[in-house]
Amino acid sequence: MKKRRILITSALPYANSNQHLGNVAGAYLPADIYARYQRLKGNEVLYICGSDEHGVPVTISAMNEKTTPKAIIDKYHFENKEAFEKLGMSFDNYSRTSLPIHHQTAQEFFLDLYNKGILIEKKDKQLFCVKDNMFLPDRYVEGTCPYCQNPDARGDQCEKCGNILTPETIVNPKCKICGSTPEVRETKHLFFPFGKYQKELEEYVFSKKDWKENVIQYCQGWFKAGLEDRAVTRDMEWGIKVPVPGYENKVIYVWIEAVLGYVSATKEWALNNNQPDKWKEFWCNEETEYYAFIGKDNIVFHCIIMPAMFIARGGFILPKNVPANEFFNFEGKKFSKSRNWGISLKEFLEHFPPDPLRYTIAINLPETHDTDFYWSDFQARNNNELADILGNFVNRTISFANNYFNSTVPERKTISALDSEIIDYMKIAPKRIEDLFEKFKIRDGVIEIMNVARKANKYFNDSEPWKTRKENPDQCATTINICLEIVRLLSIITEPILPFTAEKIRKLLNLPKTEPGSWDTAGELQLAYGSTINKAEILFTKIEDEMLKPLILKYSNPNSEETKSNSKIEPIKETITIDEFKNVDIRVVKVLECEKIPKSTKLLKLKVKLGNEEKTIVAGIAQHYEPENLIGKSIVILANLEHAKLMGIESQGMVLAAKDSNGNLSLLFPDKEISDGSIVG
Ligand code: B3M
Ligand code: ZN
Repeated sequence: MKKRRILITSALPYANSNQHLGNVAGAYLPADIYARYQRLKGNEVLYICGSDEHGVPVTISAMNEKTTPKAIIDKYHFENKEAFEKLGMSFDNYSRTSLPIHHQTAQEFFLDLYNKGILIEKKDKQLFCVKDNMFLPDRYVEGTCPYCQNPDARGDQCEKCGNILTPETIVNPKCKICGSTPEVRETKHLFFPFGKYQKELEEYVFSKKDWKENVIQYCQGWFKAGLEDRAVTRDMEWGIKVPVPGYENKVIYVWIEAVLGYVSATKEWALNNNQPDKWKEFWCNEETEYYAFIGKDNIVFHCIIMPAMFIARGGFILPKNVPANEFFNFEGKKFSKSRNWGISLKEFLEHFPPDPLRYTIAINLPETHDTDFYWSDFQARNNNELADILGNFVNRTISFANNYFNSTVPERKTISALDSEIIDYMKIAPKRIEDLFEKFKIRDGVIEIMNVARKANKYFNDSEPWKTRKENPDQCATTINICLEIVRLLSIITEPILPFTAEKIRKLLNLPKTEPGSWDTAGELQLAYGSTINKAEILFTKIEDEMLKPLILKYSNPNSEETKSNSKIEPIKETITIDEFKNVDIRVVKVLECEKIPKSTKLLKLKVKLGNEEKTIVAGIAQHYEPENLIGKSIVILANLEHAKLMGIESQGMVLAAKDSNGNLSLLFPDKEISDGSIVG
């Protein structure tokens, strides 16, 4: 198959603060998983990111920290870069927009638009601080909100009522720097006529049938309102000078130049690789697939502003997809530095290794709705999944081979039905994950990866090598051979999520680092008989409550009143009578059969026994339970629910389960043996 050329970008973080876990979940980790996966597929991948170092966010931080913008960007650029490296982010280049190459790229692009007559000059009125001798950007103006009378509203938005403001509408405006009252002065700016490109932009966005619904809808909102001219210059010192006579004291609006940061970072990468023109292969070749990973607050800039600029300029490709994520919050609330809520990536990695964090974020990615980081979830994912499922399987397999096969790969001699079943499963496992990753369903792909380890443990248990070792040594050799092959499979498919662990697993097997292009053959049986392996080693250390307590105290401020009134618990519904409840027929049933429903990632089909009766039930629990683990179990169902068709199957009841606000799901199991058909009430 032909190699695809894939360009991946993650939003350039402002170099004015440390990135927190919410940022990581939005635009960085999913892109890294995708980039790593595409490299394993053997495709040509370029993954670009860097610091956004201009704009008001930087100058405001400088003011708050009583230092210069330059000092701010240097501090945070290097801190974020280092934290990303520690997390295993596989950027091909992590650049910065303060570099000369970016200034040149942005000015050249801007000038081209200007020379083509695309940019229009317009006069504008703006607040000017006489004392500081400068025009005040929106965020430098503070005053009273005209809507809710909040006395601390910002020039661009009131944080209390959420209304969007302009400095002119603010009541009693004050300069944020010196507190004096600014005056209105006339200024001029260059505007980009976005309206002119609306038709082309609509055609572009609406032609993307595989884009996320939220992204399309968001764009549609903008289109409906009608795109307008927007100023692309600002009266500021800090930034990229506007390369047009008469505009010497102005800079290019940060968003206009920041998106070009992707291009200049690619140019820098090409120069560093002594192929100065190679950046064009990525940005100017229609065959390149460009994917822009962002958080939902950046949709307009990547789906409308940047494409409009590229269309106006000509010769640049547009994103093939913009898989924007929703927000990833912290323990039920938005990350907030000022309210001491949340933890930065840098701080987190001072306490824990990167892979458990990558896994926890990956399996909770806010792909379809906002999700949260919870300390308890992090602990459970590490202890119950990484350590007890993945780590345990690798460890028991390697230990068994260490102890009973002299640390070598035994031969497959006899192949039982159980063996061939798992061999078949291994072959299709990478393909199943691949289908999800290709659709940017990273979260579901991660769940599938852990399911391989689940399945592997089950195979180990069912094969009982500790018994066959004495009773049927050939079968035992086959079992351990296959388990080692699954360890090898895991060393490849876990690499996108757990790159550090994957490398450790390779070392256990005495294999070199995974080569690009290994994905498609990951499920084949490849280990040479008799090759040696290394001594087992614990892959994941359990996280004890004691380790978390000080962190919860420090970063989740548990004594605040807000935290105590836990807003994540749903309010209790209206009171009902006992008679009303008696109409609800809840029963214990025994699961006879259970299987995945093809084409559905969420649904399982269960056949359950209720006394003499059998019922088919479709339940949305596939992401939480492996079908084979439910067979033979007693569970609780709602037995008299109206039948409904799901995926063409008639569901004759509903499986009862508890679900918390984090999306964790637990079925209800009777706590002692009780016969099926028993009434719950
Ligand atoms: N720096 C906004 C942000 O950090 C902005 C992204 C630029 S992407 C070109 O959310
Ligand atoms: Zn002032």
